[in-house]
Amino acid sequence: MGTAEHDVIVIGAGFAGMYALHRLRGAGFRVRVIEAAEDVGGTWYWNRYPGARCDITSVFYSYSFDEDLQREWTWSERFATQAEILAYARHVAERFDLRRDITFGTRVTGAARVGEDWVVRTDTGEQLRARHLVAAVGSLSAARVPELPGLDSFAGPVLLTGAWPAEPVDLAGQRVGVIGTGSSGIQAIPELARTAAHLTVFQRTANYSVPAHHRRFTAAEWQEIQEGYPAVRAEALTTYAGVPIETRPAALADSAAERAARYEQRWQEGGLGFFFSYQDLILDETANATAAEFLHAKIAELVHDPATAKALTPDSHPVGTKRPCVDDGYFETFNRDNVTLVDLREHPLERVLPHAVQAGGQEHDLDVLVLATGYDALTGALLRLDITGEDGLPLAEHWAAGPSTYLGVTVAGFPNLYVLAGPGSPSVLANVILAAEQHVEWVSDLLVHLREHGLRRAEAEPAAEREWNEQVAIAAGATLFPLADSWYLGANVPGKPRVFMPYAGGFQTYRELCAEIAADGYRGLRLS
Ligand code: NA7
Repeated sequence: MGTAEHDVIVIGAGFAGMYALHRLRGAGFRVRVIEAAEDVGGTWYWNRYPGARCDITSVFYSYSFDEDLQREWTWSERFATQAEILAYARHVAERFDLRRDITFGTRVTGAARVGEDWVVRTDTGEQLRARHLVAAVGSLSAARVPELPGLDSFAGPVLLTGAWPAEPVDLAGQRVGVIGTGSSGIQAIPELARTAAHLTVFQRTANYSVPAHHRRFTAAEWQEIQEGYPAVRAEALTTYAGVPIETRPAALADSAAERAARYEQRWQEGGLGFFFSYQDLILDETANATAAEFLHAKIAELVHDPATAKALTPDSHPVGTKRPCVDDGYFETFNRDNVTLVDLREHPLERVLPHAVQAGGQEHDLDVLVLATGYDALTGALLRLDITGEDGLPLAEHWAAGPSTYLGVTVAGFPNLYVLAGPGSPSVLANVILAAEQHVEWVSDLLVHLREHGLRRAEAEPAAEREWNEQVAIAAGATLFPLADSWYLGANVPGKPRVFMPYAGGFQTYRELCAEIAADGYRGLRLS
């Protein structure tokens, strides 16, 4: 076949893919981005459900690579709405003239090694060829529709939080059912309850959530943020999660009164800071139990009906081992007359009927069904690309027992394939935008290194990949994370291998390691 018309094909124009395009193009590579949606934004393009926001502070959940971009953009609120984040993504696309190299409305249906290139097929029948392939498809982008008996028979609209219609949906005055109480359900439920005639929440697992205390930045606050931006950005890079949050080492080193005061302060501040009150909350069950006790008492205080409060109180997993949630009046919503909680553990979901959901023998009448049922996280979007590596090896086969990567970025047997913010990286346990920037810069530097040394190919050594998988397992094993049936572990997808997928050793540790490996001539990669 002829020579490749692109140096790099990037799949996905979310925050990782957009920066990959900007950075690689700036380094002189010919880049083409393929994006299924009609515009940039990734997650923030698809997740338009009522109440959708980021629960990492807007000033941190944004690009850091360009100081002018940072200075000229003003975030209006502490936790940005989906609409504002999407507007930001569009602004970035304009500002860096990204759209001219992005093909929108086109889904990649396959990618295979042919000779020394990647050949990528799309659903528009196109075939593209490139030396390198970057998968920037997102960690939480393959939305899951659970197999609920009778779902197809439902007469009204079935709406997925992760693929919400682009046109506004008016659910006012309707009888709405929501299945799922993860971050998406917990954000949507208070919003839906405000206008629905009745809202029925079907909960399988009660979740921990803390208030967001949404607020707009004042002018003075914004000025202070701008002045301190470079310093906090530098600090963010030295933290576990890529967000500067003051933390203390050990919960039990404080007295019970000091702990209570600290938890209360973090609760009042709002946001994920609560879960970083003490470093050992995620490491030590006794420490964790102190946070659980505080949160259980809050639920009992906020929810008037004791039986409902009990059903909303998590008892199946330690605090923070499922992705903790941030809400806007979630628990209080269950005090409303037009809201009913159905505890699916007591009353299992039996079937969906044309105008109702039946659980525990009772029919709950509905006009609309909202599925906030999560994602085939971290691997789902990668595997549906149907990637075939050297010697015809499908990625699905290589990953049959769970994902296997070197540094979360490269895969043995799949030369010149780079995964951004995927399994084996710390991205979903950190500020994913900073994590994506780090990946992009590492990959871009690697491609420049190859070019400068007249090399054409980079591939993870199988031994290095095995060692990294062990490091990922060791890091997870040192935490309480494996104690929950979470999407981190693939536990939410029937039949998915139970492997803790993210690297839990911390963003700062990971960054330093990646930098050291690059400085060491890309140790663990075979360059040729
Ligand atoms: P999550 O966090 O995976 O939540 C999905 C929810 O849907 C969760 O409560 C699940 O219960 C529930 N679920 C899934 N399948 C079913 C079935 N079959 N029946 C009943 N309930 C079900 O996804 P989100 O979209 O909320 O959040 C994803 C991430 O986005 C979040 O963690 C942040 O990082 C941002 P389960 O807990 O599995 O029992």
